[in-house]
Amino acid sequence: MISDTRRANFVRLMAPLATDPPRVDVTLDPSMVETPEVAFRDPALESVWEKVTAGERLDREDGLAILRTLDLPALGRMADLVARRRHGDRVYFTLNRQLNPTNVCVLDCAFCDFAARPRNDPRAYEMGWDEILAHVTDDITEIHIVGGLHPKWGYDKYVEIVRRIREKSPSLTIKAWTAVEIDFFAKIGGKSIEAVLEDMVEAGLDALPGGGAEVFSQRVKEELYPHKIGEREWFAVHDAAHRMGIPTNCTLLYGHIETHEERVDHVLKLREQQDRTGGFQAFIPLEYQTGTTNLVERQASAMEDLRTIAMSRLLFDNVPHVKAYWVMLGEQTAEIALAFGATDLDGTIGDEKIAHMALADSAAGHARETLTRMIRAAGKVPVERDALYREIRIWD
Ligand code: V47
Repeated sequence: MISDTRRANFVRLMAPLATDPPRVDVTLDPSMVETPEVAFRDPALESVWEKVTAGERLDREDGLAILRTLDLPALGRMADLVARRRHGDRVYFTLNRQLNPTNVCVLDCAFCDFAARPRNDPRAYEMGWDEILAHVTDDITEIHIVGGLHPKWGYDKYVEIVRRIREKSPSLTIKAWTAVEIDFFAKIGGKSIEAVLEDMVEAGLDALPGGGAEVFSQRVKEELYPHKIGEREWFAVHDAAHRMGIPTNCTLLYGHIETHEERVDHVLKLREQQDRTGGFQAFIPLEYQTGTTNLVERQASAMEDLRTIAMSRLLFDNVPHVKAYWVMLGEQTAEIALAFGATDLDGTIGDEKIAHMALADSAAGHARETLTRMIRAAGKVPVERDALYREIRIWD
């Protein structure tokens, strides 16, 4: 039974504010979406628009034109049309919690403030079972697990984390371990990628997150993460997962030393993989948080974030969702990104560590009401989902 105080709180939180936008013309039906008139200030976008309206695939030059444009109003209309053709005005979010069971990591990636070196690093932590399992509560539908490559934990411990979480909650959707971790488990367990994935699925895993892709560029890899797996191994894990029916996400780490060309090429490589196996659910452009690693003087501007989100939506035409990851973009840019092609806000998150150890200034977690308000403020309809994008509830 829901108490009167809780009910009163709920009514208060869901009541419209004076600052909420008027709800006009929202549609849940993509077939009802009309092509808008777009006035262009940047002639380079006109040929892109012709392709978009004709349903033609964009190419590398189109991607670069998008990343160079100052015509944000026109770009927003274009990317929003593509998003609405797929999802109407639905924008997805989940009630989730991140679990980062350890930050001890054998790697030394130059952009990462989260990882602690295995020996004598005062920032190192390892969660015990009680702390890990305390992340599993009734109020979430997704748990997102990612951590460091711990030299001493051993293969079985990583499988056991998934198994114990599944035992505690049979209904939670478990999105766990990046391709970098799966590749590491294969090495320490002396197993093939497929065998690791089989063990994880048997323990309870539902989907893989998209981290660890960084930028598919040998130049950037050599400079920033020479000891981490590269493009070939990252794709091998996702290819195997898709062929086994495990959905995955994919990411791009941008706003550091990569070029626009490298950003576009990264998206095109993911698009080719999606043509082959079709298992990516969402693409998440991750805005580099300068933290203490300071690879560049300042973070990407909001304009650069919005161009990158729109480029992703327009170029990556076969991925269902582009996610505006509010933790790294900040709440305000994430909200505006919903008018630039993003159709997912990730989730409530709980106690996130990767971005916050890199000094992200977004909140550490959000209530459902904050996310639904952000989505409504963008004139969209909040849809609660699980890690497999099954719709739980439309918050209309
Ligand atoms: O793999 C590390 C990145 C990733 C920094 O799949 C950094 O739904 C920015 O992949 N600034 C982990 N990024 C997070 C991730 C993710 C997040 C949300 C949703 C999903 C999903 C995946 O974070 C790492 C790395 O690429 N990262 N350090 C930094 N300073």
